[in-house]
Amino acid sequence: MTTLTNLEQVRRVVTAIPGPKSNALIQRRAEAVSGGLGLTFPVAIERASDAILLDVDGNQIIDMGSGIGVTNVGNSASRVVANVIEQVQIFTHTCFTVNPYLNYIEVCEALNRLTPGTHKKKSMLVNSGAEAVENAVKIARHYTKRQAIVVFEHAYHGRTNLTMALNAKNMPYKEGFGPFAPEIYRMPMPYEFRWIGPKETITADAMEMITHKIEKEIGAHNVAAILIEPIQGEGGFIVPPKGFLPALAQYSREHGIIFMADEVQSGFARTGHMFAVEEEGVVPDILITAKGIGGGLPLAGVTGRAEIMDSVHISGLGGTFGGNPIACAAALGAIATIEEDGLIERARHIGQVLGDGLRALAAKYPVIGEVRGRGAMQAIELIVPGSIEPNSAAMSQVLKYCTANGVFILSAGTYNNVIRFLPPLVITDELLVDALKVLDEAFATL
Ligand code: PLZ
Repeated sequence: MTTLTNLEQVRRVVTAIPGPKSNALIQRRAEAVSGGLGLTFPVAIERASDAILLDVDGNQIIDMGSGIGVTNVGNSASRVVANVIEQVQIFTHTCFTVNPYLNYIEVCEALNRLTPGTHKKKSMLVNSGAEAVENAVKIARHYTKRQAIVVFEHAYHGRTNLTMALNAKNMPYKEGFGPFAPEIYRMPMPYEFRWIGPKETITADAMEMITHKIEKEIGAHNVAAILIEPIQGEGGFIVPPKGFLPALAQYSREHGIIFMADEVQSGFARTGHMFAVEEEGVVPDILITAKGIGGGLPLAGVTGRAEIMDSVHISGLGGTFGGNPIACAAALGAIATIEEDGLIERARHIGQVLGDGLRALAAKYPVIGEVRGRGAMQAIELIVPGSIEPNSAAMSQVLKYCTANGVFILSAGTYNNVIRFLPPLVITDELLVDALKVLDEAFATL
C-alpha cells in the first residue's frame, strides 16, 4: 500500500483558480450530475490534508470551511485514517440492528460521556444531520405523546421532507418541494444585529413574544419539543443573546417540553467547547450531532435522557447504514484527536486570532456591519455602509477574489450577505494570518 505524505501547510497558487483541469472536470460534471446540486467553488479537489486542499491543477488552497464544519480534526487526520484502514479490513457492514458490533457502542458511550449533563444518557447513530433531526423529532413526539415542534426564524435543519419544514428559508431549500410536514411552529429569533426593538431587553422581549405565541397559538401542553441551533449555522452564525438559551431551556422544563439542541454545525469543539450549549451551562434533553463527529465520514447521532431515548418501542428506530462500522471507527479517531490534541483550546485560540483579524478589517471597511461568533465559528455580515441593508453583491465579490487567490471561504445567511469561517481546528496560525491577508486584499478591491 502506498502511503501519501501530508501536504505542506502553505498556500500555493500555480494557475488561475479554477484552472484548466478544474474547468474540464466541471464541464464533465454538468453532463453527468443533476443540475439541482449547488456548486460553491468550481474547483475540483485531488487531495487534502489538515487545512490545505490540493486542486487538480496543483494549487494549494487554504480551507476555511472544513467541508461545512466537518473536518474539525483536519482533512485525512492521522487517527481517522488509521482507524478507517484497520476497520475496512476487518468488516465493512452488518447493520447494527441485525448484528451489533463494538465500535457503534463505543461511539454511543463517547456521546453519552461528552454531551452536557450528569444524568443517565443513551444514544443512537444515523447517517446524516437531517436523519438525526428526524429521529430526534420522532423520539420527542413518542415520549411526550404531543405533536407540535417549535422552531425559529433563520433555522436550518436539513433537506428531507420533515427537516425542510423545519427550515426557515424558502429559497433554495423549500421552493417547489411541498407539501411540508404539519405541526411545525416558527418563533421569532433574537437576531441582535437586525432586532427592531431595544437591544438592552432583547432576551426578555423575545421570550415574551415566544411564550405568548406558544401559549395562545399552540398551547404549551401540545408542544413536544423546542428545537434550536445554539448558534445558527446556515442562517448566518446568529449568536443568541446571553440568557436566551437558558430561558428557553427553563421554559421547556416547566412545561414538559423536550429541549433539543441541534449541534450539527456548532458541535465537536468548534466553538471552544465540545458543544456550544456549554457556554451558558445549558443541558438539553436531546442533543443532535453530525458533521464533525465522523472526521469526514458520514455519521450522526441523537443523544438524550435515557428515559426519553428508551421510551420508543423496540424496532421503532433503525436504518440500514446508521452507525456503519467504518464511520464509527473514524468517529473514534476524530474524538481521540479532539481530546488528546487539545482541539477545544485550539478552537478558542483560533477564535482569538480570527476574531481580532476580522475586527481589524471591520474597523477598516465600513461594508462589514458586524463580526460575530464563538471560537472557530466566526462570521462577518456585509451591509451597505451607513445602513443595515444586506450587501450580497459585496459578499460575492469578496469570495470570488478569495477563491481566485487560493482561499476557500463559505457564505451563509438568510439575506445571503454573511461570510462564515469554519477552519479545521488544526489550522496553523500562519495559514490563518495568510487567509486574513487575502481577505483584506479582497475588501480593498471593492
Ligand atoms: N442541522 C445545524 O448545519 C447541515 C447544509 C449543506 P446534513 N448544514 C449544511 C447543504 O447545503 O445541504 C445541517 C446543519 C444543522 C442539520 C444539518 C443537516 O445535516 O448532514 O446535511 O443532513
